[in-house]
Amino acid sequence: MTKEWFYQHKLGLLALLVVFLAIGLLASCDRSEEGGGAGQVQDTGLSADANALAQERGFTPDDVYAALKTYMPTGELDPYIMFASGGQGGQVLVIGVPSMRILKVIGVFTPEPWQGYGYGGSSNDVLASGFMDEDHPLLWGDTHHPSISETNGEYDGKFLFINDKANARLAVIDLRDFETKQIIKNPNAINDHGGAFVTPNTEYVIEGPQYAAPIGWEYASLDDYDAKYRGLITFWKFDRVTGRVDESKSFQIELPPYWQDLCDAGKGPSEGWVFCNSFNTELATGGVELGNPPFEAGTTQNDTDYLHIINWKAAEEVYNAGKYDMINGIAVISMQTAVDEGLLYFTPEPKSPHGADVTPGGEYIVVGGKLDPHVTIYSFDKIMKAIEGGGLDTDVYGVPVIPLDASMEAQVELGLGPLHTVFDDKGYAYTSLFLDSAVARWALGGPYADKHPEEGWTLVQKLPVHYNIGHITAAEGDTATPDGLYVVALNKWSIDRFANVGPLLPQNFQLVDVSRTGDQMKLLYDMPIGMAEPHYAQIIKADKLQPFEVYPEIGWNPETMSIHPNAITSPEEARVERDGDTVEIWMSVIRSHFVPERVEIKEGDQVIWHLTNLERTRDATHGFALSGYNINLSLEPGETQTIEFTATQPGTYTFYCTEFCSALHLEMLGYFLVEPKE
Ligand code: K7E
Ligand code: CUA
Repeated sequence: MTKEWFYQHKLGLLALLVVFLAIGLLASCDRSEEGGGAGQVQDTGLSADANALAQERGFTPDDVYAALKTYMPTGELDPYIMFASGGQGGQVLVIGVPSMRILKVIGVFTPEPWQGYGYGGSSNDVLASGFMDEDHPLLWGDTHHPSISETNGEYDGKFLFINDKANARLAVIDLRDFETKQIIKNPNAINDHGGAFVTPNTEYVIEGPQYAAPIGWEYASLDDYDAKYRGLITFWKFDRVTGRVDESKSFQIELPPYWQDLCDAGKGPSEGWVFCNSFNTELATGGVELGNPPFEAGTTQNDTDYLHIINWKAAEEVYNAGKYDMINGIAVISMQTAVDEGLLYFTPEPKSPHGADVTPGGEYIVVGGKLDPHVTIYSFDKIMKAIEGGGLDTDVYGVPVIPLDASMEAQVELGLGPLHTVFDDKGYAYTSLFLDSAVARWALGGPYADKHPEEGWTLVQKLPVHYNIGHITAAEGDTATPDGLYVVALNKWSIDRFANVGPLLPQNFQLVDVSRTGDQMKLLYDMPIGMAEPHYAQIIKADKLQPFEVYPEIGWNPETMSIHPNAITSPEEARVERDGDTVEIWMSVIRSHFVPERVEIKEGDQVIWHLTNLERTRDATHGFALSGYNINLSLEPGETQTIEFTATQPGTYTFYCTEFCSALHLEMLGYFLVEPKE
């Protein structure tokens, strides 16, 4: 039996195994009633041990099914990779699906010592590029929505983008080495939320706003909220060749000071448009201590807020025509221009909306209202007809509003607290129900209706999850062709699911099997996330990722993705040179020694230290830790890094390798002697 044969027949085999085990369980139950002992069942065709174990642990057939679906024998690789936001940890988590094994935590907005991220090498420059300014570093972020780069509406596995809600920043991660390459501080927004979302060919990375502030967050009294506070959506132009956002070709659109929330880019018929929901069309400004309604009441008075419908292709033309103002170094299309040029429309959405999700074919936009038991489905076709029909009323800021009955296709009652929606290949949608703590599977209508046995726009199944689900994500779920084997519920509370680790509890990612139609969703696995509160995640087919195994050549600079000018290719080139007060070191790093092993300098010297890992063996990473100087690098095979510092502390220091790279790893060290000034 070949491996391929096994994979092709895996589901069948699993089902067979489950049936066997179920029979075994039943048979053994009968026996124990007759006084028979456990572990004596021999008639199932299975080893008595596995059967006995399942029985001993009280497994149901569902448990056995779940175990068989998620277990990865050693050396077997997960078919899917999930990129999850790391929430206020400021990172991205890389997780194998369905085994739910954490493969990596990528440092993004927060220094990360394992990767030596922010402890001396070129990653310091990446982090620094996202600071407020030189004097105001930002050393954490609140990551919410990871977004894999797309080609023709499909994840292409090349780049990953993620926003920092806390400080309105965007990060670019190169999936050749899974390292953060760029952080951009939005020059006109101080917080964001509706990012990162890509357009179907990653022309732009969308960064939507959230809590309104004056453009450039200049001081303005809350009494001037209506006039001076604004929303702001940013279209960051992405350059695939450089692998960076080009700020000089990016633009923003001024929006009313509603709190724009989640966005999603249109595709297929709706390509060229982006849809963002909003809340606080009440323009509440809080001040419960002054006798005002608290924000939670002030922002929820209206029965509807506005879905923002933005024509980014037309906005690009407006930008190219120069109809913008430069504000803090970036082009801003004013709200008036956006209205005049037909870039911006609204339609009402009930009530306190959160997620806005475009169906795989791009025909519909699904909105979940946190305080409405329905999801509302908008038809892009109807929206276009309403816009073409003209004669629309406007909101107080002059933005045309399409009436709900002119834009809506359907509403489906799902339950309490619908937030986010994802899709599969069977014409089903999955919506997270925060208050119900459930995943709702419902049947899409329109062109999706003949993919499933149910009638369109109907609820099919509600699967309880544990507990308080926020986002939900599906395999290839945001693409034009979702896969539909797995859904992951990203639960905010875990309460009793794991051992008590004190009053701060982990989040709970729950893997859900959605491979079968009808009410056959099954919970497969609980994965505690004990490092922060993730929000969104995306799941890509693992074979779409083609990362380096080792850096392509010795002397590789991950920042430029090219050869470092100060790389060396052998220990013979290692040396120390002095020029006045500047000491420059070219160091080779290979199992199990640094060359040179002694670096002797004087207090106050400027140190420029180049390190090259000469290894070509996969996994032969060396660390470089310099005691007392807050320096710590991770040098992957082929990598060159440069650190620069002033030797302000005299004394005897050691540097050593932090990765257990060989039997003589402990011997991989050197002395750094700083002779005191006279
Ligand atoms: Cu619902 Cu930031 Cu997308 Cu959290 S957000 S859940
Ligand atoms: Cu190199 Cu340990």
